[in-house]
Amino acid sequence: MSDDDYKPGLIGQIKDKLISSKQQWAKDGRLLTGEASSRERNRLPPGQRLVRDWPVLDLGVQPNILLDRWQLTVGGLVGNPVKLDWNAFLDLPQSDSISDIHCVTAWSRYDNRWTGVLASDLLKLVKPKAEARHIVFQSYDGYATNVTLQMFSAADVLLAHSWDGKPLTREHGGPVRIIMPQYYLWKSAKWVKHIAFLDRDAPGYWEVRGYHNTGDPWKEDRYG
Ligand SMILES: Nc1nc2c(c(=O)[nH]1)N[C@H]1C(S)=C(S)[C@@H](COP(=O)(O)O)O[C@H]1N2
Ligand SMILES: [Mo]
Repeated sequence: MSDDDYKPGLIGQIKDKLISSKQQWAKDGRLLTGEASSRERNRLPPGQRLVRDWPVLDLGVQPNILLDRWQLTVGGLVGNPVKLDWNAFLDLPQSDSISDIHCVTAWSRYDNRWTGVLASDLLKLVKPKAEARHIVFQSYDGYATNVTLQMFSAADVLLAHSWDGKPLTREHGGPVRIIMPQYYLWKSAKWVKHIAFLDRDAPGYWEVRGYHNTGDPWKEDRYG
């Protein structure tokens, strides 16, 4: 994704200062504690602090996608590529899942109740081909982030349209965002538009700006 992908008409301006200071954090290794931590010992990953509110982080644009214009496409190395409109998305099996979120900027928030389509149900629908090993999420704001098919296949991963029983707000990525609870929140693409299955890795927005390719908070995979 290049900056040319940001179409005019989006609300707001790209936050150049925020983006360059986050790139600097990666260079400096900010927030790294060097502690090893285990899930059994502590629910809070190393270097994180618990918050009760829910901060908003984006590149400075929050696309406004009306439900009757919303579309999610899934393609690449799949047996059954799909183009889902809002009703087709809601016709897929719906599930609830409660999980914690961990942002690389060092806040964590416990017990978020998400509602939407489990990744496992999406995988049953699109049938990844044997060569598919990697996934990239592409969003309406031009953002992209990469995961492996194995990461996406975890039981707690979903395409969420609701949080705490209410529609996900635009600032938090509504109509639909990805939720990848086992990784830093930058892997959880907001305003998701396209999911591509690939046979090679395709690092996304932050991954090419000094952030870790996997982003496991228990390993403090902040930068890489
Ligand atoms: N489309 C899109 N998804 C995104 C981002 C973004 O800028 N655009 N930011 C990522 C980052 S860096 C974080 S920390 C989380 C923030 O999610 P929140 O605003 O709901 O807390 O969204 C992630 N997903
Ligand atoms: Mo982030």
